Amino acid sequence: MYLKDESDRIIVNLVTGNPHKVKEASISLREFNIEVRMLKVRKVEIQSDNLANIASFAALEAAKEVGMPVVVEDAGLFIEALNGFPGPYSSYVYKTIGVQGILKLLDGINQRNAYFLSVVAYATPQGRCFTFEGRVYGVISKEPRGSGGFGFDPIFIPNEGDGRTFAEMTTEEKCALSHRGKAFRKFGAWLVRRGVTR
Ligand code: ITT
Repeated sequence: MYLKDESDRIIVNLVTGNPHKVKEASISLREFNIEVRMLKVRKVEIQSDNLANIASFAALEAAKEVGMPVVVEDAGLFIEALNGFPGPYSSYVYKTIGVQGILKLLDGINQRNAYFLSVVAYATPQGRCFTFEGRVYGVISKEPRGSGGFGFDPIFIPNEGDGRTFAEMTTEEKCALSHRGKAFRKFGAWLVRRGVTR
């Protein structure tokens, strides 16, 4: 099993159909000398209200299928005034009602607190799985702003930022603050500490 490239960089196989995730994971793992490769294999998505369960199950299945350690990352937007909706259903909600639908649901509501949660699940073909979480708190804007990023980025203003939405930031700026950046940096530190050969 090869896990390092010619220049001794650790290779991580990220199972996803979303190229934005690959870019954001790559930026977040750069400081650990870890390279991210996009692995397009079947992702088994179970129904659960727990992102860690969804990501772990998918990672274990994919690792078994390809016979290599893999990473799956699952994320969701949790809006306080909507009792955490869309949360684990974010992908479906984005594809159906989208950004405008969320803004409509929040029409006239001033309490617009929300957070993004990311869970990175690293699984081995031997059936071991480890998860790493990252969270970013912010508010939902009144209208979409910016053209960068993906998904709900145009309506999410992180509290630790300068008032811009994620979609108004460069990918590097987003990753410095984002749920995904935090989860992948935790994973990177762990992978380097652990070593990749065990
Ligand atoms: P894969 O499952 O193929 O990895 P996906 O885009 O479907 O890609 P998720 O299920 O993890 O990814 O994400 C669910 C949805 O949550 C996604 O479609 C976006 O609408 C939203 N989302 C997740 N992370 C986001 C982020 O960093 N910025 C904006 N929206 C995000």
